[in-house]
Amino acid sequence: MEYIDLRSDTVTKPTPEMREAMAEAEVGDDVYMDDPTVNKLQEIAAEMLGKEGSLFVPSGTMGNLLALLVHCQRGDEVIVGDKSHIYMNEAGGMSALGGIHPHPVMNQADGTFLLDDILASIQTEDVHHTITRLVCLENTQNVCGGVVLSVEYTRAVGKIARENDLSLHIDGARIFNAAAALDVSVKELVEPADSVMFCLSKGLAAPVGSMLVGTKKFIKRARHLRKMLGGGMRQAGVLAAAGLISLEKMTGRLGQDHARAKNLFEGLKQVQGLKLDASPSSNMVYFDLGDEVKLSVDQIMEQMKKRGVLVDWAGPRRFRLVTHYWVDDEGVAKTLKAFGEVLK
Ligand code: TLP
Repeated sequence: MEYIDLRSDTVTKPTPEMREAMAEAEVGDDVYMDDPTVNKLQEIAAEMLGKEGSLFVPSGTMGNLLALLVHCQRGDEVIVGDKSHIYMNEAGGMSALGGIHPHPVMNQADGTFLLDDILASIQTEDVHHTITRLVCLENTQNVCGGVVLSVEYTRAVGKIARENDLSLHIDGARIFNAAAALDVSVKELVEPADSVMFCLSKGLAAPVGSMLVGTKKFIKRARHLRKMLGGGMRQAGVLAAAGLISLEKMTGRLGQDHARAKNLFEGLKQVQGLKLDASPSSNMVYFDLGDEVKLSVDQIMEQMKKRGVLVDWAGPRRFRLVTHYWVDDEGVAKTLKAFGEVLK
């Protein structure tokens, strides 16, 4: 069966154009920095984000970890959202591998931190305290609903970071979705950040890979640490070739995914028993099951699958649906029909 897969935008398979480019990619040994396709991808990514350099990494998780390892020494502290991917979903890599201490700050419903909460979290100089080095924002903020942090908010956090001698890292796994939703250039959106990680392998539809961007000095150190973690890839140009198409062809179409998420949201509002979050600002639709629904999330997932739609839970009574390149209007209609049948 051909499934409509709404579990995540990580499920996106490469487009036929990507597969062709991958087959024909010019390659070399990237540990020697000899792979022309990787080099080109890194140049274009740095240019698009307005930073000096960039590094192709196997995953978003590794990109974020490298950023933390470069910005912080063992025992240093990092201000992170209590609902951030770095804090919740990266297996505690910063502590396990970097000896870095997370200082969680509450993510508001709109994905932001209160600026006063950031200020209050910065450790004072005291022999008892850690040294605060870094603030991490996530844009779009996944768990808060794929919500978008604005240019102004990012600038305000950047200002606090500079004034307090901290660095600012953005987990921008979906930063191109954020820029599309705001209708600004990604360069403008990340201008206040010292480093940014973004994923090619999510809404941009590449099969593998993320980019870490920052100063030349930052990237040089990140390259060293990437090797240490076993992420020095060889003929990675076959992957970078798909990433180039992501940057050239996929960034401009994300608004379509956002429009389909809105259509999904409007349709699901008509289905009895679903309590929807606020209207989506990017490509994610979150909702809870009402008390009147007797089915469990697992039973609903199973029944949806029988109807050709894959969905994933986001809590014991909660779902997240994510639109992407491979979900068209027909896919949205099929999903709404299936939910209507399962919950009738
Ligand atoms: N997110 C995945 C899951 O891990 C939850 C998803 O399906 O949304 N930052 C953010 C904001 C992310 O959402 C993710 C992946 C990552 C980092 C990590 O990227 P990968 O999976 O490439 O390590």
